[in-house]
Amino acid sequence: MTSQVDVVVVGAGFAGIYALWQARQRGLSVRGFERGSDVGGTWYWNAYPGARCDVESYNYAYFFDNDIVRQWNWSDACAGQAEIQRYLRFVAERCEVVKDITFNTRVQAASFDEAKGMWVVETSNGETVSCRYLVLAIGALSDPKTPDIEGVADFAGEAYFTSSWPRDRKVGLRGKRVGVIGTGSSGVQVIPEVAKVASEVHVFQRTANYVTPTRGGPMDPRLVAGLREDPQAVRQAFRESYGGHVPLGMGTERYTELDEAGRQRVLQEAWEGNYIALAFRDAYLPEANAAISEFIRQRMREQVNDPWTADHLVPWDHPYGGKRPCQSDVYLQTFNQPHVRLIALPETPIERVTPEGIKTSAAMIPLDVIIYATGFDAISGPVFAIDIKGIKGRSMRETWADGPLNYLGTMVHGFPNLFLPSSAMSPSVLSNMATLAEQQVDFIFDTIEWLDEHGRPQLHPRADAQVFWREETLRYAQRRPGALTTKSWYSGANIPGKPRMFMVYCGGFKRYNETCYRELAEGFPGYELMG
Ligand code: NA7
Repeated sequence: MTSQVDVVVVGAGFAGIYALWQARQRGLSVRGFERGSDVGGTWYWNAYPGARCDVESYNYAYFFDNDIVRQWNWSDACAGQAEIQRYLRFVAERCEVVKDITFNTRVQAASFDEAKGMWVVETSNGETVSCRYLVLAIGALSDPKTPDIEGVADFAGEAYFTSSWPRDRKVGLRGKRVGVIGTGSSGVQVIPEVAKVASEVHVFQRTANYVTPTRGGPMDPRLVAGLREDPQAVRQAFRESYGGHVPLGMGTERYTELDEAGRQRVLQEAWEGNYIALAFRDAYLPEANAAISEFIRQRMREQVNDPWTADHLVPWDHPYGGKRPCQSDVYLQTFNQPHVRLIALPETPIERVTPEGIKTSAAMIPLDVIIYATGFDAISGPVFAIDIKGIKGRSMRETWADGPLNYLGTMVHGFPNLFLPSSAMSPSVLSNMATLAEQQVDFIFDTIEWLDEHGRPQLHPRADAQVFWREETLRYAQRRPGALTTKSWYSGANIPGKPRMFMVYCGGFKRYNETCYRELAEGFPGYELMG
C-alpha cells in the first residue's frame, strides 16, 4: 500500500509530538510512525526503576501552548519517567495528534526520489508512504549500545537493559543476586532501587562519574504561579538563555574575585541547594571548574564509609562536566549497605559473561540477573538504524562514514527536505532538550513555510556551510573544560571503532537560535535551493 502526505514524522517523543501538531497547524497532511506502543520516546523506553529527569520539570516541558502550561501539575520538581510519559500523552491527546501516529511500526528505509522531489518511506508493517518533507524525530539516545562484552548471549539468568526496560510486566528482583554494568545516569538511578529488594548487588564500574544532589522535591507554588502568568515570556527567556532553560540558584559571584574562604562558601551553598555547575558566574574558567570538581569529589567521598569504595567511586579521569554528570541523593550511600559491592573494572576487568554470572580477572560472580546500563550509540546510531538514501542514491552511512556532518544540527548536504531534530552539532543534551525540540521544530516548519511561499520545493545545506558548522562546534567545545579530553558518548568514544568527533554544539542556545533564524531572514544563504 502506498500513500502520499506532505510530511512524515518518525518518532513520538518531545520533538515528534510537537512536529505532528505543527504540521497540522500549518495545513499540511501528516503521518507519524513510532516503534513503541505509545508516545514518549526516551520516556517510553527508559522505564527502569528510578528513571527520573535531571532537568527541573518546570523547565523540561512544552511552552508553546498557555493552556498546557496552566493545566498540567508536576508532582515533583524533577519528575520521574512515568509522570513525564503521562505528560507527553496528555499533550499528544490535547493536540489531537495521537490519531496521526501508527504505533508499533519502525521506519526501516527512506530514499529520495529526485525526479519527483519526494521521500519514499518504508515501514516494518510493509507500508510505503511518500512525502515532501521527512522529519526524523528519533532522538539522540535511542539506539542502545550492544554491550562489547564476550559471552553476553550465554547468560542463563534474566538480562535487562535500562534502555528498553519491560513495560508489560513487573520485573521481580526481590531476593535475587543482581549485577549492574554501567554507572552513567541510568546506572546511578537504577542501582539504589535494585538495592532496595535484591539480596546481593554487584556494581561493575569502568569509569566513575560525578554525582551531585538532585534538585527534586515539591514544586514551589510561587514558581508555578509565575510560569503560568505568562508562559510565552518564559518561552522567550529560555530561547535567550545559554542552556535553553533558566535554572534557579545560579551563582552571582565570580571565582576570580573571591578569596579561598569565599570560594568554599559559594561551593557549599551551591551544594546545599543551588546549581553546582554554575556555582560561580565564571564557572566556565578551567580554574573555577577545577575547584568545583575537587569540591564535588570531597563531598562524594564523605558519603561512603569504606575508604577503598569511596576512593573508587570518585571520578579520576575527567573534570566536572567533561561528560554528563549524574544526580542522586541516595546513590553513594547505597554502597554503605552490606549487600552492595563495587567492582572496579580497571583493576579487575570483566573477562566474560558465563551462563552462571560474570567472570572478572579476580573472581567468578554468580548472578541471577544482569542489568545492562551500558548507554547508547548516540546521535548517529538511530540515524544509521534507518537505511537512508539521498541524492544519487548516496547513503547516510557513506556520507557520515567519518562522523556526522550537517548544518545547524538539522539538515545534511545531499538529503533535501530531510530534517533531523536532536541530531549532531545541535545544543542537544548540553541544553534543555524540551526547549530544543520546540525550537528546532519551529525552525523546520518555518523553513517549510518559506519554501512554499517562495515556490522553492526543496533545500539542503551547502557542503561548505557544513564544514563551517563543524568548525564552530569544535571551536566552542575547545572552550568547555574537559569536552575534548574526556572519553564520552559526546564524541563517540563509548563505541569501539566509531569515528571521534565532538557532536554537541556548546555555543549556547541563544546563539544557536539566532544563527538558525538569520538563515531564514536572509533567504538561506547557507543552503542550496532547488526546483
Ligand atoms: P552512559 O552515560 O553512556 O553510561 C553508560 C555506562 O556503561 C558507563 O558507565 C560506561 O562506562 C558503562 N559501560 C559501557 N560499556 C561497558 C562495558 N563494556 N563494560 C563496562 N561498562 C560499560 O549511558 P546512560 O544510559 O547511563 O546515560 C545516557 C544519558 O541519559 C546521559 O548522558 C544523560 O543525558 C541521560 P564508561 O564510562 O564508558 O567507562
